[in-house]
Amino acid sequence: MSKKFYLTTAIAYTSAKPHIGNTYEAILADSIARFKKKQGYDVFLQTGTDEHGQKIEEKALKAGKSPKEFVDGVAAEIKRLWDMVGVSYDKFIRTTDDYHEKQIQKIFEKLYKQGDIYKGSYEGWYCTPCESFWTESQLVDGKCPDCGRPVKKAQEEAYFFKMSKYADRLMKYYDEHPEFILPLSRKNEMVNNFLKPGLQDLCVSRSSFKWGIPVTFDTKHVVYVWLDALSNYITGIGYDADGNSTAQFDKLWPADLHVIGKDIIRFHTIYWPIFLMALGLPLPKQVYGHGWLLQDGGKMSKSKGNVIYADDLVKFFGRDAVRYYVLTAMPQGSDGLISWESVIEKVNADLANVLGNLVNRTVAMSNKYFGGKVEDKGVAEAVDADLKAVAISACAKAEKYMETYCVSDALEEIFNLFRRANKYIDETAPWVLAKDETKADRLATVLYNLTESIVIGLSLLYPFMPETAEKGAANFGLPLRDFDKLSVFGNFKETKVKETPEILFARLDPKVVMEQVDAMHAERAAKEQKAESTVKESKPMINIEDFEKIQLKVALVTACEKVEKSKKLLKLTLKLGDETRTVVSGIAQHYSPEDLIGKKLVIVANLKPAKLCGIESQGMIVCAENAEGKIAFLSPEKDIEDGSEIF
Ligand code: ME8
Repeated sequence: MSKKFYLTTAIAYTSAKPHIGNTYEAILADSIARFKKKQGYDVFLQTGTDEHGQKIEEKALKAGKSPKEFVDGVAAEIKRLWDMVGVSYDKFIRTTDDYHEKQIQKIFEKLYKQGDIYKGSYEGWYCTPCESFWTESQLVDGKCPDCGRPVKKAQEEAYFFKMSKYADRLMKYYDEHPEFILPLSRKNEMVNNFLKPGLQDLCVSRSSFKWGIPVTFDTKHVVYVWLDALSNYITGIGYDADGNSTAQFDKLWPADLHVIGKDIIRFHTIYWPIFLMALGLPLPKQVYGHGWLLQDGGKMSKSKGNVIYADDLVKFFGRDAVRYYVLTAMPQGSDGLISWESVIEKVNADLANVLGNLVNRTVAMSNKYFGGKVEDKGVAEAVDADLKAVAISACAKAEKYMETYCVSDALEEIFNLFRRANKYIDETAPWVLAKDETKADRLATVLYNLTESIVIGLSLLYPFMPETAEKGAANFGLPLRDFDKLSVFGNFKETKVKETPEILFARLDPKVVMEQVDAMHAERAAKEQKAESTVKESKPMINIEDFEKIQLKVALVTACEKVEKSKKLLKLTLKLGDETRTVVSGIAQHYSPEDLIGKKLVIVANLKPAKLCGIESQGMIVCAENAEGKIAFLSPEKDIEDGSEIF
């Protein structure tokens, strides 16, 4: 039976559509999962969404939606993006899933009952976006040490987890498992910055907002979002706090690998292992903290319309080009840069010039010289040896790099093979051999060697660029191979290439592509501006009592004139039944007095009088305004007496 390999991504916040940086992580985890599968592991990949917390509650409110409605939308978007870039997940968990919420409540109860969680009160500095409390000494320049944003003083009654109780055991685990945190440099950071100074007890409940999983025995409190989120790694595969976990859980836990970003290593290598110790569960084998993908040439900003999203990139370059770019952008653990220009450059340099060209040329030559047939005629020459050596060692080298998830190095190794094959074409000059009939068998051998090298390379490329590998191999009429078949050269006897091969990557004209990208950004910025102005108008929900406080009435305009010294104001005389009122309104740029005299409109009749340009205004005219600032006053749909109430 093959060995299991359970790996996870971090679960993405559903506060906004994820940019290419978040998407990178899902692509990375997917590549590792596919690589392990090709090595013969029984792989399970879990990903998902982190849907609770104050930030999400606030975002939903701003968007005029309920939190659940809001997260449903973003979670669907995340799933769509993951599917679009080819993430082959086995499980997509949402922290609003019923089974998860139920287990979080049970976990909280269990930890409380056994005394690891206790009730206390907290005063500290709170960072809303990070949902983290900090002590004075932890702040950096008075700001949040994680994100650098301002913090506010806050105090709440809260439940705490006794972190310090487990610190020694955790340190021991680090010592006994030197490979637990990758890259290794991150381990020192955790030990020196957090464990050595002594672990503080961790606040694991919140009562300042509602959007979370309620603590069953004290429903003013919701469970701290990190305890909720981290536990997804066990609830998603069937953990049960009462001891009735599923067979799947027993098979998969402990996780073999958590793939996460560098900013959340502390949560995964300190809090998470300690929660697990408290639950009496084994610890994950490895946590890999990748670097960040940053936008070249300035921060991504919605108002500039220049945030880079995976779906836009896929539209322009295709799924695999995007996967290739992000996977090679970051040498292990460090940050990388992305810009539209650099993606175009890489597509041209590596994918079109090296890989696309190699496949295309080789297929074309087999068609031209042998009617598409490829077979080894056994006429070897010294120059073949190096190509074969590079081809049969590529797998072992890539596997070595992948042991520590050095994905960009593994890809470099694979592309070295493609580069070597291109060089082999120059060295052997098939077009010269073709001119000499006595060299026909040598020419056939050269094309066989090229085809075999390419298929080895494509088989190794599969985990990173699955579609390209499959399409490429299909051009040669050959299947992709499992890794245990890659260390031998000469795995097929003969084949027939496609008459018209599918082009894997064509060269892009940077100028043309950038014009299209700029047009897309301009259009999006305009749309977002418009949407923002509509969202600005969205106000929090009110109840009927709030609405009843406002008295709206129908009024007849009996006189109207411009207010001297003002471009914007009109002075209207209004009749409301027996009553006469003066109202000053800022609609002079939209209506002239003649447009209004004799019209019936709606006013807020119980607004406190206010002086405008020295005239007392006794109410306000109700108007509609669109995104471009066009204005229209409201009138009763059929004639009705002035003074009538609106309800
Ligand atoms: O942190 N480049 O969610 P998240 C690369 N919900 N990776 C990046 C990145 C970038 N520019 N920006 C973010 C959370 N990431 C929590 C996780 S897990 C129990 C809870 C990474 O949506 C980030 O480091 O902010 C994290 O690993 C993942 O994307 C999701 O980030």
